[in-house]
Amino acid sequence: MKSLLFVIPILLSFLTAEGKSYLCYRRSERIEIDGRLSESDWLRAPVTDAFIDIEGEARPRPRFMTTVRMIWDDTSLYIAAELEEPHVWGTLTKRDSVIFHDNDFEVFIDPDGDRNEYYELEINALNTVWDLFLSRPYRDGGKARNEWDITGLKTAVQIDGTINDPRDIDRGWSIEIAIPWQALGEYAHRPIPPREGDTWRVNFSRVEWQHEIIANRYRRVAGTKEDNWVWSPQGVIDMHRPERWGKVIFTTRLASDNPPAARQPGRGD
Ligand SMILES: [Ca+2]
Ligand SMILES: [Ca+2]
Ligand SMILES: [Ca+2]
Ligand SMILES: [Ca+2]
Repeated sequence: MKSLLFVIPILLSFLTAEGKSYLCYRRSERIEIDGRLSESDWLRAPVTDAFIDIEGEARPRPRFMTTVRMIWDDTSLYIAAELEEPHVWGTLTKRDSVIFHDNDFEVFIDPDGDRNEYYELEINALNTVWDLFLSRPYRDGGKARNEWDITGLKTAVQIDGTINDPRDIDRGWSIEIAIPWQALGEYAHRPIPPREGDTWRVNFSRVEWQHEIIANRYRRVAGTKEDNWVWSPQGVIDMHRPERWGKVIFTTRLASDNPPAARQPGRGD
C-alpha cells in the first residue's frame, strides 16, 4: 500500500507531463485588431511553445513554426497567432463554412474544464471565421451549433507575403482576435472576466493541407490527409477531447510588468 502511494503521484505527473500551460497577463495598452502584432503588450506577453503534432512529440515535427500569445482585459480575451507559411492561400469567404477545408488556425475554449459546453473558432487566411458551440464532444453524441456566434468578435489577418499568388514564397500570416467575455459567459459557469489565478482549458490547432498549383491557383491534393499541429498535444487525431487541452492561468498583473527575460523562445528566436 505504501509503495502504491508513491507510484500514484508519479503516474499522475507522467500522464499530465505533456499538457501545456500559459500565464495570461492583463492588457496595459490599447490593442488594435488589425493583424499586426506591433503592440508592446504582444512583445511582452509570453510566447507559447512552438506547435507540435496533434499526436505528440513522437510524431514528426511540424514543417512550419506556429506560436500564440494571449492577453486579457475587462471586456475581452485577446489572441495573437503567428503562422510560418511559404504558400498562403484560402478559398472560403462565408461565415460558418467548414473552415478547416482550407489551411486554418483554430481556438478551443472550455472555461470551467468540465469537458462539456465548450467553444470553437476557426479562421482562414481570408479572415473568414467559423464559430460554434458544442454541448458535449462529438464522440459523446455532441452536435455542432454553427448558428451560435461570438457576439462582438473581432478578427484580423495580416499576410507576410501575398495571398493566393503562388509565384512567390511567402513568410507567413499573423492573426489578431478579440473575443468578448460576454459571449463566453453564457456557458462558462465561471466568473467573467476571470479572477486572479482562474484557470481555463484552452487549446489551439492548425490544419495544414498538401497543395498543388494548377493554372496558377492553389488546390488541395486529392486523397491526402491534413496535418494537425497543436499547442497542447491530444495524443490522438481528435481536438474534441477537452481533457487534453492546455491550461490558461489568468493573472491581473500587467503584460508591461512581465520582464522580457521571462519570455519563452518563439519564432525567429
Ligand atoms: Ca495589432
Ligand atoms: Ca464547459
Ligand atoms: Ca457561428
Ligand atoms: Ca504568395
